[in-house]
Amino acid sequence: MKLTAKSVSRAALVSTLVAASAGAVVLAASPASGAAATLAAAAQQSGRYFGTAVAANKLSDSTYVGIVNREFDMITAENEMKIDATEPQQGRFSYTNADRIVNHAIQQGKRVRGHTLAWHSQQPEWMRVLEGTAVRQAMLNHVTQVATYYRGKIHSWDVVNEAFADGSGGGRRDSNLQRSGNDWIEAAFRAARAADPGAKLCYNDYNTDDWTHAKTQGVYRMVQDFKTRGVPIDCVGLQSHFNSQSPVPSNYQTTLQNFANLGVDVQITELDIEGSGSTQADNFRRVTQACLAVARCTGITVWGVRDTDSWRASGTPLLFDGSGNKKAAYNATLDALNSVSPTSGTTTTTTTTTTTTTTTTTSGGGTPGGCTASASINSWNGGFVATIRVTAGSSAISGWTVTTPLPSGATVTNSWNANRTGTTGTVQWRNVSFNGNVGAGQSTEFGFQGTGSAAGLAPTCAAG
Ligand code: 9MR
Repeated sequence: MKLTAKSVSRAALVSTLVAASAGAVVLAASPASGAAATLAAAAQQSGRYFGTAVAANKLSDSTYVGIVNREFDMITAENEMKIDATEPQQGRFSYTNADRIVNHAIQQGKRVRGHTLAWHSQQPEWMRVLEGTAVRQAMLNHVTQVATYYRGKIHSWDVVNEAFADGSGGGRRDSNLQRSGNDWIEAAFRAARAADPGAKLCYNDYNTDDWTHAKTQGVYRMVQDFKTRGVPIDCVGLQSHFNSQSPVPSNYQTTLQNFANLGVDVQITELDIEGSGSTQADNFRRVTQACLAVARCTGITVWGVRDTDSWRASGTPLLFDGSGNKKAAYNATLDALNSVSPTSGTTTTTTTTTTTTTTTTTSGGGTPGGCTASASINSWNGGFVATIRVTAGSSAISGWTVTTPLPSGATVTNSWNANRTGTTGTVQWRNVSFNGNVGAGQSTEFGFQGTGSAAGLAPTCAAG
């Protein structure tokens, strides 16, 4: 089931479309509506996010937190959701530090990338010594427990991290997980889908940026195979750690596009580029432009805030210097995000294997000063994620209020990119500072997660 931008915007008053399994909802392109002042706001103009990795032990550093809160709208725990952190002893789960990050993100209206459920590295000692059925069962239990604990709070999970070998073979990396059988990756994805049907499920790796590399080809073939056989995968994460030994490849955009063409989102998940000055700035610009040019490249995350926060601190690979000042690389990235054009392929696609209901309501669309709101609902038994698209009419608007009458029994548990009044019944949403100005005919999105059902949700929009 595919809805084109045209078929959605032409829908008069209320039209409800229910797509059965594996529904894909394609939303309209949304061009820039003026220069935004932060990375998140600039990325939002094309429906994308801009994120960073956060370390729990830095949440007491006010400079660090100030930059995180101001610049980013997606948060990845740098280490706190890894297997050794969340299941230090078998069957005993520990979420204290991960929760500090997740709660901070939610309180700040930001979303969370989960990193990572299954990985050969950072296994706790008890898991490292397991083989065969024992490690397979332990891995699946870990995936199920952690994804269930965070159900409803995670935008995307790196379900499996770094499972392919470096070098010329294009095959899998040896590990206790790999030795448990080649199907361990798809088993992990199926367990993650069952535990959190609302999260996008990603395969994440490094050195998969150059289209000609055997490792890139190996991951591509796996994703192609998963899509062919219906293994639940929604996205591919390209870590994109670059330096002089591993520069930004000239075919980077081709790689992003080719993965996207398989029917998955592409996310740049751990971006850092060693260097300084204009050379580094040019590289960040190129990577950002490559993402913007690929409709299904839905967001960029940098792997840390200041250079001194980086795992490669000596290479000064990030957007802020050690004092928290914006670097040339920051300005180049912001400029690139701000210069996204209406033709830059900024289509947002949502693919789910659960029931997808899309409801479109028009209120004042096409009239000067008016706006319309449409909802895309990804639902599962007992919960849903709603993505609400606000589109200005034939003239620009400088603020909006959306009303979502929720069915009885539905409760909002989490939301992003809008200020909320109420959690049940008629919930109202007001724009936040960076998405109130919407140009004529242009769009912005906000979203929320809830328990219960949002079937038939018919949002209305008022400008001003
Ligand atoms: O940045 C992370 C660093 O603090 C940890 O010591 C290291 C080991 O777990 O992991 C680093 O993050 C890695 C990420 O989890 C996976 N891709 C490579 C990242 C950089 O090493």
